[in-house]
Amino acid sequence: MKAATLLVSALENEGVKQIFGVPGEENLDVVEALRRSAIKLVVTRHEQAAAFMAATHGRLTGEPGVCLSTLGPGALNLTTGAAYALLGAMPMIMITGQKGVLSRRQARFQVVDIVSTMTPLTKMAHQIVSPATIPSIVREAFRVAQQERPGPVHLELPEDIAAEEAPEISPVPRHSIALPVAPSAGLDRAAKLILEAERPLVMLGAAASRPRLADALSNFVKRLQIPFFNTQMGKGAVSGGSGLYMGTAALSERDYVHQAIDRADLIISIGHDTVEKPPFLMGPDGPKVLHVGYLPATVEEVYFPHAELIGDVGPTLALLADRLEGKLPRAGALLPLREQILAHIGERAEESRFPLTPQRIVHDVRQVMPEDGIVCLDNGMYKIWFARNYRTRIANTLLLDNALATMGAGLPSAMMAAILHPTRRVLAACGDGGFMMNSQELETAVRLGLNLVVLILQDNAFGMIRWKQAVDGFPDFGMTFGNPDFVAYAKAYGAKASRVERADGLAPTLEAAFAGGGVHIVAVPVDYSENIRVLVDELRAHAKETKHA
Ligand SMILES: Cc1ncc(C[n+]2csc(CCOP(=O)(O)OP(=O)(O)O)c2C)c(N)n1
Ligand SMILES: [Mg+2]
Repeated sequence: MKAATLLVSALENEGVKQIFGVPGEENLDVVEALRRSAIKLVVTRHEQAAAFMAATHGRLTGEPGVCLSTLGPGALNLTTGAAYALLGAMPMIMITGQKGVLSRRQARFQVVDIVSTMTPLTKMAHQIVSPATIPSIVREAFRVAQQERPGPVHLELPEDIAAEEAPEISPVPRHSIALPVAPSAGLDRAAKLILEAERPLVMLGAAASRPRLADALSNFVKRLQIPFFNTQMGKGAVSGGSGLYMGTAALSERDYVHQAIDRADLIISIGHDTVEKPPFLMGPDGPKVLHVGYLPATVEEVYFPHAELIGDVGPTLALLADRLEGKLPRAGALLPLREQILAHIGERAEESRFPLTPQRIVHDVRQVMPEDGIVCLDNGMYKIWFARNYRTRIANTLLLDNALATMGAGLPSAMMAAILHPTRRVLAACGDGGFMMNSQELETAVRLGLNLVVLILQDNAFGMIRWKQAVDGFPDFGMTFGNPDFVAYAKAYGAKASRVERADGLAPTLEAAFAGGGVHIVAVPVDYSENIRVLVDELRAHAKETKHA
């Protein structure tokens, strides 16, 4: 047996079903071992997309996704995906090839020190130099990727090692790990803080979206009846219409939801990860913050909790709720603000202007998506609108990246969601800038026979940066571009396509696209004048009003 075969059987032992990537000649032994295994090799058209897909596999399942590339250029193409998984805390394994290490018959052709390149972008980056170590290294790689805080791991397998004869070693068996729960003295202290609070508020952060946490979080919120808001990446963590949702902090201050945040005297911050753009800015006078997490908080200028409760979050919250259930007469003190906040957010959702307002687009998407439908965003201005306005009732049904916030991940992440959940509706929402950064993957999506709708918001510009440029008082410069005819472009890939031509055309077009199945592009022109009007002028005026009130 070759070392490459040993590697592949170790991956099978980890439950890997598919590997995404672009092979090179240095991976040929691995490719051959894959051909003979139960693992499917899914070829993508760019390594970056493979990494985004593998990371999203980790995000949605909690089990690391796996991607593969050759050495040098291919491995470098994985780096953005590595950073995406590192900042986003998504478990992922990257396997790259390398020239032989025992002899150098090609001198330094294509050789880049990828292990060093990957070191700051991963939790662990390692070159395999001996076949006998493969089973333990692979087991360790998956453990490291999966452990809190999850993230990417890189393994480099040089081609001569891959081709070496390997000893017959069994893979290292997997086992479950029992995590520690917060100690009872800490739980008592946290309970006391909450009992004393006059106006408590729960915040759900990025780690609240870990797949295994959904039930425990929902139970906690429902048992205590404390209203909650979430960060962008904490969206959906409380299931069902609890009536306690106060909003999403898509901006760091002055949004309507900040009325509740500013008025709270205690924020129970669950799973907040400071890779996210701050959901609120802590200052000397603001609310007290109790941090609940798998890991202690990282202290930042804008986040320095006053107390921390560390341990396996689900069981820790259950123990906390045992101490508090039925004893919090002031739990709902901030609830009276809810209706007004949500009403503001819902404004202009049905406006019939054309091009469409972002609010209308979000509203119409919500209408055609069932509760369990999954919307995957690329990065652009519309991310703020979706984060603020799109209501979620099931964990991980709005996948967005508020960590690396990279463009180009919308389509690949939606492809992964569609592969994992073939019976649910999946929609990628992309700007015309971000979509074109990985649009070549339309070919992969069509080849895989996915059911996927890709909504392209067309403003012929890098709208988000154009908005910031205007807000900062710079002249409008350097942000516009031309676009292909998206309908013709999609059709060239064998995908279906439609263009929305009137305000009331979006919902029926999306509905028909889902009903028809396959890969379907829907291009919709967007009117971004709302960005300044609502997110700057209106919120400033409102902030002034509430100050005077
Ligand atoms: C890879 C990458 N390059 C650049 C940026 C900076 N950036 C953030 S949003 C944005 C504009 C996105 O344009 P588009 O996808 O068309 O979305 P829009 O804002 O126009 O809706 C840019 C350039 C980024 N986040 N990621
Ligand atoms: Mg754009």
